[in-house]
Amino acid sequence: MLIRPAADLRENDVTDQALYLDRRRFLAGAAAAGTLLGAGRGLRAATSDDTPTPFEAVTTYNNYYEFGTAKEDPAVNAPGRLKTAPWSVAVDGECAKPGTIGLEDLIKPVKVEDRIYRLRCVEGWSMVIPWRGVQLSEVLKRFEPTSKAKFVEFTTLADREQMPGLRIPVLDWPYVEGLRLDEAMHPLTLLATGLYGKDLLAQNGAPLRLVVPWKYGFKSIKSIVRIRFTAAQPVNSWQKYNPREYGFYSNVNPEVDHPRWSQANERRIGEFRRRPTLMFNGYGDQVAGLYAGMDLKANH
Ligand SMILES: Nc1nc2c(c(=O)[nH]1)N[C@H]1C(S)=C(S)[C@@H](COP(=O)(O)O)O[C@H]1N2
Ligand SMILES: [Mo]
Repeated sequence: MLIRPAADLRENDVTDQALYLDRRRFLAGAAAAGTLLGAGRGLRAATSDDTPTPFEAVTTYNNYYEFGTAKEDPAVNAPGRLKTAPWSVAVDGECAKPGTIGLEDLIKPVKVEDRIYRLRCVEGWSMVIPWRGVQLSEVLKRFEPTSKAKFVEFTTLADREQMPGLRIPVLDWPYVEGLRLDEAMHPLTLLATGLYGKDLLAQNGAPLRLVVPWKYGFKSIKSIVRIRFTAAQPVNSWQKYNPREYGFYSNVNPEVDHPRWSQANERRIGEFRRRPTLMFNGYGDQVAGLYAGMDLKANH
């Protein structure tokens, strides 16, 4: 099946890194010629206003609190410190075939794809990121979740030697996230190993991170070392930190404000004006059915 992240993201058809590079070169050339505005307009029209955020911004404006809480901290502190190879992931809990498996073996049987998704942070900014990765459902299947498995819990590495941010108890480390099993098995849910056609950089959650494009960015947990199938709903780190402000579902929803700020609009990194936030981050046609009949304010 060809997955289209959203009807308006035609660029999903384009998976060739060369094209991204060409665009960057083109933009650089246009800027040099003093025609950036015109070129930008043309590109916007051609890409439905979802032009990928430049590689530079995606890899230097990050949230990865294990490496510091300022946006520029992870790009400074993570490369060179985070040892991403060898890497293995422990898969356990409610499944018939648990085990600890090396990253290569985990990915090898599954088709690697390039997909361009919007990323909307709960803080009110967004990007468009060309991810490379595998569909999470294809990875999870082989561990044969039992009928008791209703949720999936993910855990990030927590190593004080590698992660200077762990000295500060901002969150109760390790960083933990969770999905309902049907959300985890949804074809849009990706385990990313790269972006812009290259392996993930440490600051983006190398070597393996989750990407759930219809949920706030904090659900997209980085540098995963454990995946556990559970019967009970996991308590994710941000929910534990402040359950009133951060829920389990955390679906992007312009109608449910954060207690301290509006979620009705967002700033796309690289743009000046705020733009309206879309229900389910624009993926409603594909995911709204997962929440049929649910009160999305109570289950925020
Ligand atoms: N382990 C871990 N995963 C994390 C975070 C974090 O601090 N630690 N930050 C989250 C938040 S708030 C966002 S918006 C995204 C940012 O991903 P990016 O830096 O690759 O854009 O990662 C998410 N995953
Ligand atoms: Mo975020």
